[in-house]
Order: sequence, then structure tokens, then C-alpha cells
Amino acid sequence: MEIRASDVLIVVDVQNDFCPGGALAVPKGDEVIAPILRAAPRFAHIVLTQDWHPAGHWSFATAHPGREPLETVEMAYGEQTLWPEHCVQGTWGAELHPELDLPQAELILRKGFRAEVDSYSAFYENDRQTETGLAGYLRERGLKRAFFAGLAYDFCVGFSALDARELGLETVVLPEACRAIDLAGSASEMKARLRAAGAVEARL
Ligand code: VGL
Ligand code: ZN
Repeated sequence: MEIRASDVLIVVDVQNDFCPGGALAVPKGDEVIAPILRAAPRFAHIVLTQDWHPAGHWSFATAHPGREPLETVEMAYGEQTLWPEHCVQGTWGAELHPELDLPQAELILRKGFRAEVDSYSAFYENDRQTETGLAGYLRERGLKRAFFAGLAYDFCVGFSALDARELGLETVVLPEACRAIDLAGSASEMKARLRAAGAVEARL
């Protein structure tokens, strides 16, 4: 696939906590790094995202006495999966993986920093109303086609790519450069949703 000057590679949440040894390790999460580093030189523009929660974030099971990780609770904005404490601002787990060597990245977008709202998507928080600013950033910079890689395919990568489609961006997912949590079929469900939304897959 030909890469254009108006393309952007969006590398989602390649952080220590989502890699082996981290608090919310995605199986083989660190395997996304090599394909990302192989694809990166072809892009004139790279954006990184960082899940960035305050201590006590409401998506943490520990914020809900008696509840366990992977249970769901009803929040003001609907159903929310509970997670182990992860990506707490300023901690090792929240840092980008040290092998994700992309000094040319132009933006590091942090999300999930409001205590009471989770944010899977890099565009809208889970209330589906609060904007992160990324849509405006891409628009102002003339970036029209978004390529997605990172963690986790069935959560932050997938919801970001679905929102990119909704925003009218051409959307390409790089499956070799993603790994899934895969809770109860969530990876195949996301794959079907992405296809239905018009996101395409590519191998670079
Ligand atoms: C993510 C669960 C909770 C992700 C972030 O990056 O996919 N998943 N927070
Ligand atoms: Zn999170």
C-alpha cells in the first residue's frame, strides 16, 4: 500500500502495563513493537497515545468495593468493564515501552485522565461525548488517513479506529502490529465491527 504525505500512523497504548510483566498485560503485547518499528519509517507523521489514569480511576476494580477485574458495572454513561489498576500517571507501567523507539513522533496524546470516565478511543471518551482533541489535531494538520497499530486490538485500537471511520477518516488497521486482550470473543467481534464500519486491514 502506497503511503501518502497526508497519512498518519497512530500507535495506541504501547505501554509497559499492557506488555508482559505489566498490570494489564495483553498476551504477547510486546510483539507489536517490531512490526511498528518496521512500518514507522514509511510515515511522515506519527502520533502515539498513552492511557493515563489518575490513582483511584473509576475503571479500576479497586474503586468499586467488592468488585473484581473483568466484571462490568453501570456508570453514568453505561456499562463499563473493570480493570486491574494500570497506567497510573507517573508510574513505570504508564511509560511507553522502552523499545518503542519513535523519537520522530509528533504528538503523544494522553487519555483516560478524568477519574470518572474511561477512554478507550483516542478520539472520544467512553461517555461518547468528551473529545480528546485528536480529531481537531488531525484536521488542522491535514491528516486524512489514519493507520492504527498497538494495544489492545479489541479495546483502544479498535474503538479508536471505529471513531476514525465515524469522523470520516480513511481508516487502516495493521493487524500484525496489534494484539488483543480477547475477553469473551471481543477480538472477533471487533474485527467484524471494523469491517462493517469500512475500516480496512493492511500488511505493510
Ligand atoms: C485499554 C483496557 C483499559 C487499552 C486501556 O489500551 O486497550 N484497555 N484501558
Ligand atoms: Zn485504561
